[in-house]
Amino acid sequence: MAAVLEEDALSILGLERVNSGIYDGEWKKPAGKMLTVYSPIDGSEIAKISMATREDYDEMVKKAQEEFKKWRMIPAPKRGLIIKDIGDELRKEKRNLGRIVTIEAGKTPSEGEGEIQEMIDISDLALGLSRQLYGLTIASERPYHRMYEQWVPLGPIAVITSFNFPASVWSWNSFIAAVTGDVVIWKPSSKAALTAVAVMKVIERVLKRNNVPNIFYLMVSSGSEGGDWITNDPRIPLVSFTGSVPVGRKISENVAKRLGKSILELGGNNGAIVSDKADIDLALRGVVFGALATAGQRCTTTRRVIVSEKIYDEFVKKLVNAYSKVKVGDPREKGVLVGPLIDEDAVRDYEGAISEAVKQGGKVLYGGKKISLKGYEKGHYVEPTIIEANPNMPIVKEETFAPILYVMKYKTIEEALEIHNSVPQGLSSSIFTTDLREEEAFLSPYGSDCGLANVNTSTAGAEIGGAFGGEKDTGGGRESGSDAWKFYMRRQTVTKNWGQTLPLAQDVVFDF
Ligand code: UN1
Repeated sequence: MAAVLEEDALSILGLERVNSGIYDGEWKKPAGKMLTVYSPIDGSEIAKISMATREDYDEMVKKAQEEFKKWRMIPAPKRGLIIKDIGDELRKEKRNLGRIVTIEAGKTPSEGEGEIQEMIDISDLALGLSRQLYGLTIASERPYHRMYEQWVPLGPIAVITSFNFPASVWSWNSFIAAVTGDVVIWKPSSKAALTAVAVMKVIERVLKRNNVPNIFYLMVSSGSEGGDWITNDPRIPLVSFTGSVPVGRKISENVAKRLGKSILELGGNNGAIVSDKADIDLALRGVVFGALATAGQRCTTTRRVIVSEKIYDEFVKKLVNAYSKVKVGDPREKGVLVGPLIDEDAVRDYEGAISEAVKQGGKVLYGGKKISLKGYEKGHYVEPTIIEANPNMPIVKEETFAPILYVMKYKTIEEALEIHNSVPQGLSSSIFTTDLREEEAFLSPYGSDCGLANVNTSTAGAEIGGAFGGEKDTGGGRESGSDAWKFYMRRQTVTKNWGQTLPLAQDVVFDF
């Protein structure tokens, strides 16, 4: 039996070797095509999951529409309590679910459990929010009139997630959407569908014991097929998508064609500026975590570090030294910080980007090769890599989902900001400095053009309380905290006349 299956997390969560990947209030018996789930840790097969057919999908949408009618009439604070109960159940299962994330996505246990913690955090936020879905009151220009806006549930919405945060990104969207009164169809990445099944098993317990309408639906499907059903379906008023820029573009085009709404959280090409006035050791920790957490497979991963020429040599030397101490391997082993990439395609992309960078004039300062680990020959391990680069090299403008960090020099803070903003993506950014003027320049209108701007902390590792998302090719969507909840509702401007005449706006006269 494969090494990864020695862990019993699967059976604890009610998972089997062959699982249904379709949940619409009940688990549908595996019938159609099967998806095989492999662990990136050693390439072994973990489980099989059944995939949805078009009929399964249509039936699911019909059920979701019916359940939505009931769910939307339950007061929001009561909906919040159901999400809180889900959060409590996740607290109990944090360790087991974290282990599934580790086995399926290759994250370290701390990062795997961190993901479940992120779900718990968002359930807390959703509970509070459920009493705060505020609308504005507006002064009317007409006598005996009252105007206000209210927020109304949208319908069955869809959330399409990627492999790198197979649990938490879904909850950012779905827990918020659920308290706003929507029901949610989840299409997980086929590279991380087992985590989705495990999460849904835990959630099912809560929905059943509370005897509430079925708010959450799961549809595992292959490749782009399920995505196409959803994005072209006018019954789904909102599609939230996390993934690559090319797929996001296609999704947004499909949804726009039918005038639906989409929330897009696409690629990042996140830069960290390290000033000569930085606390160097803090900057080093921030950059190394940002570049290497989740093996460089976060949307928020630090991919470019833009260093003041005054400290360039010293900082790069420290960076290389830090990389040489980072342990790569089976993420369950003590001391390992970098696990495997998700699959062999990711390894090929890593190798392709490095050879492209070298062709374009880059110099590999550390790493650069695939690793074959004894006993893990079928795992997908690579060396964390540092490449000295010119900011204008085309490869530097691309997001490669792997631990490749491009280092480059700047002379003035203005130049640093120009380099920083010279990529198509705009998700996360950092500056490391103790200088107030530099910090404010970074946060000024000519500063970072990203959705997330960090001072003296990493591009990666955002908290759930803020709105998460980015600009330019990142897609412009916002998820999770702040007022991101408004995307999941429709805004309605209400005007009430409580007088006995009909005064018209703009003083229009219409006597008859
Ligand atoms: C993602 O990579 O899609 O900020 C999400 C972070 C995590 C979420 C990343 N909290 O790195």
